[in-house]
Amino acid sequence: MRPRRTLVIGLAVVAALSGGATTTAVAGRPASPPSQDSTLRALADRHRLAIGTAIDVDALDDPQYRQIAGTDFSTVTAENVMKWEVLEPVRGQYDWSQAEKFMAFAKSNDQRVRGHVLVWNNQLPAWLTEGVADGSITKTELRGILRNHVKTVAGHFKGRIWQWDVVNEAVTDSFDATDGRIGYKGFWAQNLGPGYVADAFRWAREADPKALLFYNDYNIDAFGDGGPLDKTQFVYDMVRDLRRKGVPIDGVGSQAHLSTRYGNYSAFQLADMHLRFAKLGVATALTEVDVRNLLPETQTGDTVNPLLQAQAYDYAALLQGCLASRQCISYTVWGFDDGRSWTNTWDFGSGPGREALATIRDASYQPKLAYRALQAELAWAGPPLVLPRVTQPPGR
Ligand code: 9MR
Repeated sequence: MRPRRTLVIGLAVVAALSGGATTTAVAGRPASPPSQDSTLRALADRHRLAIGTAIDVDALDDPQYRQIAGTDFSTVTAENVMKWEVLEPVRGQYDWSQAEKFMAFAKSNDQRVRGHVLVWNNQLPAWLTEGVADGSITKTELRGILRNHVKTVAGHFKGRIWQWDVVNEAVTDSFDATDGRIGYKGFWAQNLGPGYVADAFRWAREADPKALLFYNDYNIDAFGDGGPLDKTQFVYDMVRDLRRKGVPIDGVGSQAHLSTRYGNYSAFQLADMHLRFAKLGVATALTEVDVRNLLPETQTGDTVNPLLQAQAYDYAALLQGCLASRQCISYTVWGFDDGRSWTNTWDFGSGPGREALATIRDASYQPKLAYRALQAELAWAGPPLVLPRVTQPPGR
């Protein structure tokens, strides 16, 4: 009897310290027994973990897509419609229509929004890249254009964004690093130098003081050897230096685009990443999770099952790593159905669509093994080792 009682008291203390439950359940004690019918959202609420998906705005016209997107997730990210080429296709003329359609959907489902993305090297409008290339936009003018963009976009959505991806994918990978070390890459670093990163965070904070400001990147799932080709270490050092200088950065987003071809991370390695960033005083989030499978020429019964299992393991290990840190506040998948994933058309080196089937539901929206693995992990993780997420105020 005794140990049991201690456990019950312990759970009550945990619930009290974390401010009580906001939704249907207390930490460690679901309101009703979890089952295969439980939504990811309900299961994740227990941990105060936001569970999310990227939204393809055009797909919202499909009732089944809309229904799943609205009920299974508590946070959403616009897959494309908050990118610069969509928001300002013509210089000085902003078009908010697609982004507002997305925002209205989130609002109607009481979902928090990850804003994606203020500064990135891709999906820039032609007037901008061509203007810089032909010299009609000078470098000095370019900095003003970037400032104006960050302030206009963050200002437009002020008060409506939970987390902003302020700067996305600013650094090289180990495979394209020059001089044997990771460094800054792409349009913005080439034209403005790496100082644009700190500038962007400052401008974003001025425009929307309540949003959590994130640096977001891929291939930072786990630390490597800590040497000059360790991308996670580079990002860690960058964030530490920004914080020391008082630059307003609140979080690091690990995209987690995995493939069963590579990696084989253990949940311990993945947890270590979250825990180390938390010690810098920043939140973490998994922002674009998907796990590709290399498609054999002909999928047979013999190959499909191991592929599904390998994928489910990666999805679950990523979630375990996140749950291990109370500062890991959201887990977002980059689309939830195999019919629509960006991986269907992308060439990962072996031809477009050869690495695909990366999401948690098949093309008919049926849950895959990866979906069941996420449900189970959320259902049966809990105190004393997995505690509710800590609320992250901006500017901590
Ligand atoms: O999923 C997005 C796809 O529809 C776009 O064609 C592509 C263009 O670069 O961007 C995809 O989303 C990317 C995200 O914005 C940033 N991280 C990598 C994602 C996958 O490429």
